[in-house]
Amino acid sequence: MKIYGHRSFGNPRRVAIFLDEKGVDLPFEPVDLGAGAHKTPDFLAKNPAGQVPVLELDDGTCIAETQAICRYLEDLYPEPNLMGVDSLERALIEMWQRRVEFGVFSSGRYYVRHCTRMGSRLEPVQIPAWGELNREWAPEQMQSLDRRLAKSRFLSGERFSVADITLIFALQGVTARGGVSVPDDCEGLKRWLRDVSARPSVAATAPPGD
Ligand SMILES: N[C@@H](CCC(=O)N[C@@H](CS)C(=O)NCC(=O)O)C(=O)O
Repeated sequence: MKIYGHRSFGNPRRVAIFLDEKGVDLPFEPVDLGAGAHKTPDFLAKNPAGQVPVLELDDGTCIAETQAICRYLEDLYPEPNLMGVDSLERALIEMWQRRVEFGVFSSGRYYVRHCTRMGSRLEPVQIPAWGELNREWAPEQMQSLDRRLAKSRFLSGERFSVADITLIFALQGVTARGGVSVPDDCEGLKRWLRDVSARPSVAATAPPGD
């Protein structure tokens, strides 16, 4: 079993944090996105979307989409649990996961892809006005998460979960790279960010120089 993508960059980092939290060591094979290695016929056969991460099983089966990869790994390595132990917790984690993905993650992602030089390598047609609109939405999304994290230790409650991993990456790997910082008055979100940044899994997967 191996993962295509770099442990410290992009969505593959979410898988790396997930695995480190579980104490599982799997090989990562970097894919040179700058050189277009993710759009070659060989890679498109693994993931027609031409994106990383991809988890390749020993029989050649390929699983794309970070959340689907995490779901598979959660079943293989159930402890410590990161996706919920019962119906209620599973639903709450999924709810926060989707709020983060469709909220701040999506806003930051569209801003970076449509308004930055890094994004120009990924987005065939950049639409700066769409990116700017998303940049304006990002702080609103952060305020909304701040209201939750002002009263809850982690997104879904008292336990660290896959939804927190998605938010770590959304803030450190997406919005921060686009120069969008957490608003000063978001004390809850800043407290959460300090706490999760100190986790060994997060520190060990941080891009060099961060
Ligand atoms: N929905 C996918 C998104 C994956 C994704 O956007 N990967 C980026 C790297 S962080 C990528 O491969 N981008 C290349 C491209 O879109 O052409 C997931 O959750 O895994």
